[in-house]
Amino acid sequence: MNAQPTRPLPQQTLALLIIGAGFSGLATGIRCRQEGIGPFAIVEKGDGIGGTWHENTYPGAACDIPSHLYSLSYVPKHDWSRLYPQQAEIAAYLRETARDHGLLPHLHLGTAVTGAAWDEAQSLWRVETSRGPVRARAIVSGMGGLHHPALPDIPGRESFSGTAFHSATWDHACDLGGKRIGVIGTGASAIQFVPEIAKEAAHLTLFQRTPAWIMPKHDRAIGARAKAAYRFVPFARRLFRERLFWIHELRALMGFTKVSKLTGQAEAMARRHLARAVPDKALREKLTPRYRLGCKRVLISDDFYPAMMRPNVSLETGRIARITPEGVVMQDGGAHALDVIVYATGFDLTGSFRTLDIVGRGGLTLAQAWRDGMGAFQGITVAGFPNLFLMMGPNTGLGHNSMILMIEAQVEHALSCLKALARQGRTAIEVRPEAQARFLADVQGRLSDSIWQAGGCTSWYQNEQGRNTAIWPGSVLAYRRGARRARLSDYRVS
Ligand code: N01
Repeated sequence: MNAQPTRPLPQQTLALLIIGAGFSGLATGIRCRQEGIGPFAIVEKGDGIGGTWHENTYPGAACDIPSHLYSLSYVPKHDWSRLYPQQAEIAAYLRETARDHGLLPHLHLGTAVTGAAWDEAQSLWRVETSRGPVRARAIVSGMGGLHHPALPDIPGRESFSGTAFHSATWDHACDLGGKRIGVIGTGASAIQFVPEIAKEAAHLTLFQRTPAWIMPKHDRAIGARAKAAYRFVPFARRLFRERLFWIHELRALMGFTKVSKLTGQAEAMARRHLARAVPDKALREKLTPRYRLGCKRVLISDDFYPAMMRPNVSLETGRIARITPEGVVMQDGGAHALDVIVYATGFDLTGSFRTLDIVGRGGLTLAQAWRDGMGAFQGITVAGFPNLFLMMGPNTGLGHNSMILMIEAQVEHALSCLKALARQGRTAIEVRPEAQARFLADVQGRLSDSIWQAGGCTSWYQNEQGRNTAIWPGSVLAYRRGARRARLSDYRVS
């Protein structure tokens, strides 16, 4: 179903070009069809539907937000197989969503956007793609920021003679059976695939720079009776989703966005989880974080700590000095001979946006507008860039709840802007610089004493200057209240 005949790109001026066929792009497409906004097209650089869930296929890939909450409110699925969905099931959900909501005729796979320039005279975007130019009155970027794999700057990385790959571009042709594997990184991706590949490795060495706080996952299959209830009594499914929403939302409402007494209680819970699985005191010490819980993304897993107890798994906490053709050499001179290196080193958030050559009003590029750090009004619109809407843009990431809830609000924001244009018979809508500055000052103010800034860690949430350009510092409810519908007083319509 993924294989799409390569249809020609649209020749007419589109009302909307949607970049990306992941959750954001598909949600935007569905809502455009419902609201009669068009013509629109969805371009996707990958060879399939699903965005991050199409690309990240590492063993054990799953979502750490429950399935019934990690899905679009207007595309319910009653028969999720597990409490926490695995990658294949989410990817299938997204493919079915595209098919069932009539998006396939709008979709152009294998089409990467390389740049876009605002044409002031015509009031439209001239977009360059890997398959030719496209014109569109407006753009919704559903690219997100986690699709540019970050490879570590370790001397000699290119010299390794074995197989090496990043977790986001998993080499399924590489047989890991009986191999000596090195995994660099201990974030959300690593803790999911390490237990899987440890089962077949001759030996697995995990290179940890910073241990993560890990909570129990309690994943389980969803039984036939519950599935039937969710199918025949939609209210039961809605109630379940609502319950999941509040369980997660309470974390923000109760104050987990700051260091508090609750932080200590949650840390004690995580330490107990570690102690139950790892009786070895020295290993436990190495796996215990030295920063406050919540500063980096809190991970959930029931099989990562047990995997660290396997006789064929070892944890290396020293500093890596260099990579050689044979493996990894540590600063203390110790060496690890390896057949395979897996980089679980995350993504380059700013790089994901920086690679796009977007030129707004008066020749201003997005890179210039963001030279002091990324920022957008509600994380969605940027002054100087009319009719451009970012989904999962700066400062809209969540540590406590489902991103899909944020995406849905962002889609509504973009659509309310487009509908306002149509109502007023105008062609360009652009956020006022003062509205954007006010929003950013408020967000940065709230972030300054937040757990992400004051919790004693560094993370990919912060840019080179230490400014947090990734996280939304409040509740989903607060974000949705502010972002769901655009207030025209924040915008200039021309
Ligand atoms: O990447 P990460 P990820 N030498 O950035 C280490 C989402 N996600 O792919 O902490 C040695 O979390 C780095 O060490 P340190 C989610 O938003 C969601 O795992 O910087 N180590 C860290 O341990 C997540 O936050 C799901 O000291 C180096 C690791 O590499 C985001 O994706 C599942 C290093 C990177 O961890 C990224 O997660 C998976 C170096 N030079 C991912 N450079 C869900 O379930 C980096 N590291 C929804």
